Amino acid sequence: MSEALHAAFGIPGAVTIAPGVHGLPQVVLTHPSGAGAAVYLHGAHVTSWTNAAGDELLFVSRESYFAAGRPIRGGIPVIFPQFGGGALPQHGLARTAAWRLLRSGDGPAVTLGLTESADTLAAWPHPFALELDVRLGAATLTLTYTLRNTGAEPFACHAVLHTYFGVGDIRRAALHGLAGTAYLDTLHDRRREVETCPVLRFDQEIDRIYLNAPDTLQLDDEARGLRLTIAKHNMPDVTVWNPWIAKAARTPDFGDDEYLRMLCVETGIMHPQHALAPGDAWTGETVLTCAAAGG
Ligand code: TA6
Repeated sequence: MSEALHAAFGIPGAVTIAPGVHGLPQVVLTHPSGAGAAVYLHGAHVTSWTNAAGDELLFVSRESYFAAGRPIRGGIPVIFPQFGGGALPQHGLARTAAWRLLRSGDGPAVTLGLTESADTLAAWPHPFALELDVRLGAATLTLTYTLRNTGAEPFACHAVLHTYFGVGDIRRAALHGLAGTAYLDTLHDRRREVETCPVLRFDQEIDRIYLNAPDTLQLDDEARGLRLTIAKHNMPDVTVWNPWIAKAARTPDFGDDEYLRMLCVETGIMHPQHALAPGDAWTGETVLTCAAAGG
């Protein structure tokens, strides 16, 4: 499959389609600066983003599954139509579905698409069309997530980019920008609180859904001397998650020590759901930027 896809969508020096882990087809983006990214058709799952210096900026567990029907642990899971638990499988249907390659371009960039299937309709009775556009710059990764109601009935849904950032040491990471923002504390029955810390640091499990959060956040990876900026557009909410020791240990596709090297800072529509009338569309965008700390 990869060969045919490469023939149709490959761009020399910019876009390559090749077998990835367990032979799953992946799209590899290469920027003239030396920056890189990789996205699997499985779940339209971005699994790698490297800066020009070769630092891997995303986290993927060494225990991750790469298999049909199973979500990849790490990278940027695409969440739709359900965030978290509920009537559907945890985090919905999109992250375990086989997406299609729609377009590729200089930039480099690639667009993947997903529409309803007999399986999705059996679980969630609404036609839909998703697109994820992944665009790589010298110091940026831009994710544009579009959702359209292609059915004759209205529906309501969540839509989230569940980004796992890699950090050198979570105990030397700092997240700026959430002070004063209301959040739901998932660890305490989604009790509503307000963030009082100007800078979040991490020494225990955290799982918070920040509502209508500021559009720009900064994650300092002090251990590696890197500064990541997270800029979101039309994506109101942010979840911050680290499983810490106990939850990491009881998660089969998560190494016991891996909580030390990751932090989820997720962007999208998490609470409440977004209503879409027939024919309506929603587009949200998250731009990730990496600079040297103090740069
Ligand atoms: O990141 C928020 C969250 O909902 C956490 O509660 C945790 O469950 C995490 O997602 C991972 O979920 P997953 O289904 O991928 O194990």
